[in-house]
Amino acid sequence: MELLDLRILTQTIGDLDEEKVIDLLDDFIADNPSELEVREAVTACQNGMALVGSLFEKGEYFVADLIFAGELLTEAVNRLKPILSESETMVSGTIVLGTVYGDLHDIGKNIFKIMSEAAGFKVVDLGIDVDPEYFVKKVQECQPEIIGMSGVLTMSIDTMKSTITALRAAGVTAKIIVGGHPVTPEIGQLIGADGYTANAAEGVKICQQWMAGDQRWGLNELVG
Ligand code: B12
Repeated sequence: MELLDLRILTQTIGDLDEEKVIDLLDDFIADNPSELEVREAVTACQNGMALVGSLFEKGEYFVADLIFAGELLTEAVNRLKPILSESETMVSGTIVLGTVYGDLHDIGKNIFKIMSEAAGFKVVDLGIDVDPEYFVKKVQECQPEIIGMSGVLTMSIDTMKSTITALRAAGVTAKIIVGGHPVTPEIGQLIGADGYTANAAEGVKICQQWMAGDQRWGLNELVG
């Protein structure tokens, strides 16, 4: 017997219909699903976020919808989490993330965090106004596969550059993705990042591709 129609769950997340998502999940949980079934439900939720991401890219959803979608997804996944036994297979990689020194904006960073966590990444969030030394210290401690830097001030580009320089000088080889509004692919490359995006959903895709061993810059362009 099918406990839950996964396509309906995906679509309901995509529609941002919070009440229906929670109802669907509560009914599902009440039926004592197996761990495998719960995993499938988590995947269906993540697919719903992909729907939201593509609607955002098409201009049909706005930033507020992304924020809401992030919260909805966290709520949904948190409901399912207790049933999943502690297993590393859920974690697709670790990301150390922070808004760079001098910059206090964190809405975009937080959206990226929620979306990466929903995609199975472990995210170590260093918060805002993170100085280069602290980035280096935490990266050496956590040994992430990926480092994410956020910044929306024009001056944050310089800070990202000095943070990347400090990380590389300390011998850190993890992939570095920069995000936030003033950054462009050209700037990203100039400051020594491995990837750039001004879109959280795309950022998650890039990280997933890196974890799958794809070395490309961003989604399409090859690093020169
Ligand atoms: C909200 C906001 C604030 C809030 C911040 C609240 C918070 N908790 O973040 C408050 C009111 C505190 C604030 C303060 C200031 N702000 Co302000 N702020 C904004 C505003 C309106 C929106 C920024 C935002 O959140 N956008 C929405 C998010 C979702 O977009 P995003 O950050 O680009 O994130 C997306 C992607 O870039 C990506 N992403 C982001 N980070 C990352 C990281 C990774 C790794 C990845 C993969 C992806 C990713 O994912 C997100 C979703 O797709 C902008 C103007 C605007 N319309 O953009 C000004 C703006 C950024 N602020 C500005 C300024 C000047 C300031 C102040 C200096 C104002 C002042 N005089 O006090 C202070 C700065 C304090 C400081 N040192 O940082 C300027 C910056 C100018 C410049 N070019 O440098 C702007 C552009 C306004 C303007 N036009 O003048 N601000």
